[in-house]
Amino acid sequence: MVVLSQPALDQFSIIKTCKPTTFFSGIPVIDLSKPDSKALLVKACEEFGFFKLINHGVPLEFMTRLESEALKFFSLPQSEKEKAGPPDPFGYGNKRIGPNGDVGWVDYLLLSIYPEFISKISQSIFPENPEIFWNAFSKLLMDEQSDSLFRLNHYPPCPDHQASSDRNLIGFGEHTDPQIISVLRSNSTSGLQIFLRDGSWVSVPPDQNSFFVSVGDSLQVMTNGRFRSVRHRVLANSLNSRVSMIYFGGVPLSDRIAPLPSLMKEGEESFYKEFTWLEYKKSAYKSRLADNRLGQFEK
Ligand code: GA4
Repeated sequence: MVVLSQPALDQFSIIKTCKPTTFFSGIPVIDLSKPDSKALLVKACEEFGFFKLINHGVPLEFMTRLESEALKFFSLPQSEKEKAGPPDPFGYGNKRIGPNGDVGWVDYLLLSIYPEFISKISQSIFPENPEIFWNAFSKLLMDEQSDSLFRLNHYPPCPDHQASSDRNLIGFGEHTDPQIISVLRSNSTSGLQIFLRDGSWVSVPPDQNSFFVSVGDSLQVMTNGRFRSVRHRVLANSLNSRVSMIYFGGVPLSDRIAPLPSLMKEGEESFYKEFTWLEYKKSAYKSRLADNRLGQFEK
């Protein structure tokens, strides 16, 4: 068995913030029950690359049940959780994020959403309620080949000596998501921040009843830069643990990622070189979390 030593505490990034958290009130809210939701959604993706989705039709009870199953897993002794690791490509991970030295104050599960994988993993990770996990995905529209994944993150409260009154520990460092879209649901603990076009970081008010949708790098390319992938990060909370669940929607590995012809104006040129999702993914896994991954694919 290979025993990996834990990252030293001084490897964790600390950032200065003003406490108590001041929440940003400008997050676009898309109400799926309203007729103007499509137009507002496009505007939100252009201006923020991020929005909050309400009236989405997924019952809160279902989300809280899934969350409590996840918490049961994250509350297990470390040695038990390690049995579901390493997250290579799927499984349990602790503090280390990706293969290139990034660390965060986070505990997580990276899961595939394919039927075979789900039934196997649900038996071992959620033995008392294996069906809950399957129910979460059975209704998603999926291409058999699409390279989508699901992530459960658990951010334990950060220790006092690490986070003082004006400093915060990074739970998950700043990055953009490589896929098309990411759909996140968290409990009511704050921590998520997004980077605005004016160069400021703002805190997203948590809302356990809603989903938060982010534009990923692939969608930025597919819209030839009209939608921008949103840089985001998570700060650890000094009092409460944060649990989030994220669905990352990706295309099949062999698919070409390029601006959609239907979105291009006459004579408009692509801002990006040609590449497949496999090529992009390979290069993403060679990068550090905070890197601008699209940079090398720009013309
Ligand atoms: C960010 C989005 C998803 O969480 C993820 C992450 C992945 C990982 O945690 O292993 C990556 C990160 C994410 C982007 C760059 C690479 C890959 C860590 C990392 C340094 C699962 C994904 O698809 O890309």
